[in-house]
Amino acid sequence: IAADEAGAKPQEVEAVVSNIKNHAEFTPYSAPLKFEPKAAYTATAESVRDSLIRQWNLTHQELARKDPKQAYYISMEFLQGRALLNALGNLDITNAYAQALKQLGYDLETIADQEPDAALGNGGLGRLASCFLDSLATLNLPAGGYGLRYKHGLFRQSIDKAGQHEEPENWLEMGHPWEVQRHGIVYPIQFFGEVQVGENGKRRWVGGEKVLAQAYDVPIPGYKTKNTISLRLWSAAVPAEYFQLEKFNNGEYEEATKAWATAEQICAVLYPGDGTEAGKLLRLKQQYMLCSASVQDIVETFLDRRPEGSPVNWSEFPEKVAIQMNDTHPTLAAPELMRLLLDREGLGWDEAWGIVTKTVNYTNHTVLPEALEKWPLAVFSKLLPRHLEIIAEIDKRFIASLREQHKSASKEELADLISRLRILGGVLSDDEKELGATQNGGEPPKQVVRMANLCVIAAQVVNGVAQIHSDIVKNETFNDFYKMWPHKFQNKTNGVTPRRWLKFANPKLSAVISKWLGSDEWVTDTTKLTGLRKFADDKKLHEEWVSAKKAAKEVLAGYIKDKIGVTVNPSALFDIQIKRIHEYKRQLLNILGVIYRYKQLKAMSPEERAKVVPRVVMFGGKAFATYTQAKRIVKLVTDVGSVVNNDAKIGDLLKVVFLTNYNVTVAETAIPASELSQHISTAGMEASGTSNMKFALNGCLIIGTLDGANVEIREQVGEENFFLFGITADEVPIARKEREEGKFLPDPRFVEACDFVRSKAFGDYDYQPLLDSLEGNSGFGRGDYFLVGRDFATYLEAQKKVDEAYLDQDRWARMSIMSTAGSGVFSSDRTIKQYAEEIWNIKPLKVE
Ligand code: DL6
Repeated sequence: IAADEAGAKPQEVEAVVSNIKNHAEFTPYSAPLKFEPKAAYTATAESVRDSLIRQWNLTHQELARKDPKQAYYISMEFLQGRALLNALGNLDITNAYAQALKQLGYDLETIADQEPDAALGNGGLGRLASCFLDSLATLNLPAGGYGLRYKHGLFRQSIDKAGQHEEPENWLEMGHPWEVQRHGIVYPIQFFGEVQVGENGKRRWVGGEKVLAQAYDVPIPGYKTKNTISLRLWSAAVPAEYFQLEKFNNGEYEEATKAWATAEQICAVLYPGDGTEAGKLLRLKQQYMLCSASVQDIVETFLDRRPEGSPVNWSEFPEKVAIQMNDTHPTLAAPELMRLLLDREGLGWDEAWGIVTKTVNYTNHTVLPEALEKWPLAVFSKLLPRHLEIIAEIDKRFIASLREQHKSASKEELADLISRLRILGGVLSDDEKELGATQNGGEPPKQVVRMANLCVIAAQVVNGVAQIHSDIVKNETFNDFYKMWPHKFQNKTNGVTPRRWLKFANPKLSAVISKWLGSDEWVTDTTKLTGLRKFADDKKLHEEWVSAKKAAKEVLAGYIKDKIGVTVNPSALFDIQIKRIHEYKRQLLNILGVIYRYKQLKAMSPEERAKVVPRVVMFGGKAFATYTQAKRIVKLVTDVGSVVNNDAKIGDLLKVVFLTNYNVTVAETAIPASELSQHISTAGMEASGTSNMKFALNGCLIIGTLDGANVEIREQVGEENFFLFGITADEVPIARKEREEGKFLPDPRFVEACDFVRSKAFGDYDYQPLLDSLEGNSGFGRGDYFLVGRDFATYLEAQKKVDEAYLDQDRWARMSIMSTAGSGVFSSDRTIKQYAEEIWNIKPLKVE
């Protein structure tokens, strides 16, 4: 942790000691008989929070006083991970705390280890949101985040002989010392009910179910700045009048407290399964609660900050507010803002729509069609009747504008265009009716609200998250919209915070970098990392670099021994693939490569084996509970591990480790220790990837396809420092067609690896459905849709190049240094500056 624990002034250390003791004594629930690590963690966290709150108050005062334009990042996910070391590092008080805890008989590492991961997110999208918060605060930008305070975050993964199991995660078990409940910040949220028309023709949403959205604020510190912004998380509560005291007193407890149970469900878990109508309804409730509470809060802030007594000037709203919808999940922010402006504030449609379309922006994070949300109209109209009316009106006006713009198009062309672009899918337009189209080809109607279309229509700016992804968004996914509104579309290549992901996670390598660059300015200006290039051949740097990497490898080897029970050799090549388990990310390609390698090793003579580069191949990631194929992949990886790791003939030459319950903290241990990481998705399918950036920043080389941010990483680190393989996004449709037509003959090595699995070499689990998905007999009729077989041969060639390069340790050290040196552009500070300047139009406001 603190590479150098000296440096804190004695009086500073004394103050910290007394503050920690104070919390231990006076915070009732931690008043300890024995000051055990958990209590020590809570007291330490609370004491750090004091410093945060001081800065946070200053920031709020400054914002209220200067009233600058502010950006609000609305996201269903924030994957915060642990807060303690990050807060200490950003506040620049790590040394003081390390020394103070030592005086109290602890080491900071043990204390930090007590903290559960705040896993209010699933993967890259949520972690990106958290990196963005760090950068917003560090860059002193007036901004904040809105999310939901799920009681249970992403499930805890356990593995046994049957495969992956999901258990509820319980991050709030010991309370959350990093949050402040804001008793005064509560908004009513309505569901169901009906729309009534008043005498004046005004529409009113009445009745239904009500809950309260209660704010919990998590202060987010910037790095070495006073600016401390808020992540405001909403939790559902029940209005007091919903507690039926009379019934309760009559002993009808269930009936009397029904509303509690219903409210409790809303924030119970992240991503409740949506296989049933009830599940869909619950997810939509979550999304609406997030959007409604956040938008009400934004409007309230706008109204509050107006000079006292002055009339409301709504045209100023877009000059004070920018809303970013993180994917389609917070789409309802747009119709909710419309509803408030129309129904509550009494604005006319055109004025309200003008405000909304200048305020909201949409980031697309995937082009996978199944992830572009579509809500069944039936569910939507039941839960949000007034919003459906508003959306239908937006849709109607949009269709009218399409007709206006495409006057010269034929009826068929226009009908086709409308049916593709309109928000209400499966609803026949007048043009289609005229052409004699029948509802859903005569089938029962599958009417849906297409959230992505609503986002694009409402947003001022639509952005993708890496250049290739933004190009696909423009040229394929939303091409018709792009042709209408080219000015709306932008690219904002993702980034990661260099504080958490290099400075704090990899203190030894950071110290080497700072030493060779002559300062640690790179922490806030990562372009400075390019300065390492001129030392890339310096043997002294190689020595220090390799020694820092080796230290991190030893830490990871210790973790693997402790938690997984496998002994790995820290001198082996550490090869890591950590990300959600998904067929498009192709963990299958990786494990089939491992299987082929294992077969080869087994067939070698001892002399041949002596020349082989030993490898530890690590996997980590969670398979969504209902994604059976992904769970089979996890099972295959762990089965292969059980066989390979116990094969005495193979010994240290190959180990396969599944890093169970992968989360932010595991990533912080694994990434610094990585030497090779795999980003091997089918080209065109990974929007960006962000772990690729974290790995590259930590001097890890990438084996990857031309997909997502890999493309830009390769440009930055240099082609010679990137192990490229696979077909390109343009070639994918051709390859799929060939595959479907039976024109593709897989490489014999691919067949060999698959046959080896079939031979039950890794146990008698039924892998046939997995093999079917590769070989074309799949029930879905997809036949290796993700083209594992197609890319297998070039993947093996690239892996061969990896082994060759690793044999020359000087060359590898050089490549590793060049990788870090070229990764500066992937700082989330750069990304956020671009959002601030090119989308939100907000300016830094530094708290002095
Ligand atoms: O933009 C953050 C992150 C990207 O780096 C990943 O490539 C992308 O898969 C992820 N997208 C999502 C959205 N849902 N799905 N699937 O998580 O966003």
